[in-house]
Amino acid sequence: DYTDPHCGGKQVIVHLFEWKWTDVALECERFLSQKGFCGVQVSPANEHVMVSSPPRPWWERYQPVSYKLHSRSGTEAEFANMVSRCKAVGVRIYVDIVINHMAGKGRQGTGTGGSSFNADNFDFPGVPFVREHFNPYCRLTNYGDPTEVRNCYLVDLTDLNQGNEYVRNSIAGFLNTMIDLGVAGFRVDAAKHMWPRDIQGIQGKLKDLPEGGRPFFYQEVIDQGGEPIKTSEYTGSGYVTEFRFGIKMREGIQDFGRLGQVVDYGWGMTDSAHAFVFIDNHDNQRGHGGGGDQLTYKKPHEYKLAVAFMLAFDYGFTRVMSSYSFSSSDQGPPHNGDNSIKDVTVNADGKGCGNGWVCEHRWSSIANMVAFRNAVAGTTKGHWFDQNDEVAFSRGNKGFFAMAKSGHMDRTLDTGLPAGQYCDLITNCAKKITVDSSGKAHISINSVDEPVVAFIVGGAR
Ligand code: AAO
Repeated sequence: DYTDPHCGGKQVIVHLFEWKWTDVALECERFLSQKGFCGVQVSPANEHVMVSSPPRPWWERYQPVSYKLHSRSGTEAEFANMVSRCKAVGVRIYVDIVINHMAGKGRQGTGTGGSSFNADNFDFPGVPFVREHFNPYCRLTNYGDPTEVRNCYLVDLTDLNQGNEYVRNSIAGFLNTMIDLGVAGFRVDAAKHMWPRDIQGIQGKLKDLPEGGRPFFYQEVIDQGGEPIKTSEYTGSGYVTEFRFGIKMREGIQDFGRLGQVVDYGWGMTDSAHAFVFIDNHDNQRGHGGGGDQLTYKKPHEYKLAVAFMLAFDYGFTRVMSSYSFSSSDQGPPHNGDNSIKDVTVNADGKGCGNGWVCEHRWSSIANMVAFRNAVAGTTKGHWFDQNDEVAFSRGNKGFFAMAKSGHMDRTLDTGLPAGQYCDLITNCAKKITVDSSGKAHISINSVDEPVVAFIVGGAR
């Protein structure tokens, strides 16, 4: 099946949105490896359009011109180098693949790899694709009609017919090239707009990974309960994005008393073994796609609480967002005068970045929870406590987590852990916790900046 990320049991992917390949490789080697991240979701790696108005928006990456591995983030050689350097330090690469469509109607010119194209003529010589490879034009307007959602054009993007054998072979060739380079899996963009049978048809044409096993698949399907297309239609071809989790978490952080509704997986959410969860994504952090005013780095206190809870909780496979600062929804990545993407610089304290990059994945309440999630994988939550915007729970007898919205907590709680002294992961063991012979511990938090405490068996000192 397509649910194994092939990262040695690690539990968290970070989306280094719009990062260049050279910077991704550096981040694998200097940070992601030691923190225990499973891997990186990278922005689309194939040739795409270059939009001049608005100037070079981030969403130009979602309009393919060909499957040549040459995008705004770098060349094929840089891509291959990134994949091998990250894999060498145990960090896998997952590529955001845009295979539902090619460029939008009305667009033409030259892509990032030098290929010409004319979308109105369905002419993409860089693949090549021509008119017969696309569905006849109809603009998607009614999400209540599953056939229209699949066969019509999402925001006028030229809609490929993945039922066509040549189209399937072209897409499979693109994915197999990346598998050969060491890529471990894929985020399927706009999966809702493709028939599950066509996704499975393409998967049947893919190689095993070089180390064996099927590539990891997680499919973008925005399902918040109000439409006929359900995430469950896609669980046969991998994980599926579960947008409701992020929305329930936003509500739960506003009122910890409502975290309980997340606890029992309410709201018909995707089963945990197929739920791909996150707080925000590149769309809803800027008002595109599912969900309203999602929690993002722009509300750092609430955001840390939401992400830390997600990483501590026993639901789904998790992705954390890593953003660049933006003030308008179309604004592209930090760039130089020649429109090349700016280097990522890391702050002296290592807990953030410069040059317009946020690096929220480096904030202690987020980065140090990755080791927690890895250590407690496979266990269920227990010893649940929540009162006046403080919450705490155990994970089996492997770990214990607590957070306080006010940044202050001072309680003796049942942890379910063996007696002993433990290191708080968030403060890198500056704070220590003693569990007594009855499993009780005094849990204290005194920091608005890092309003979280987490400790694990094996992290004991
Ligand atoms: C750009 C221009 C367009 C132009 C086009 C072609 O903006 O004006 O026509 O080029 O020239 C991204 C940008 C787009 C951009 C596109 C191509 O967001 O603005 O278009 O690149 O450059 C739907 C899809 C979902 C998709 C989302 C944005 O189902 O797959 O729209 N996300 C992915 C990527 C995204 C990318 C694409 C797909 C295209 O992550 O970055 O677009 O490759 C409802 C439906 C959802 C639907 C949303 C938004 O959601 O359920 O399926 O997502 O509407 O249309 C409540 C409801 C919830 C609803 C939500 C939002 O929460 O409960 O159901 O509100 O309304």
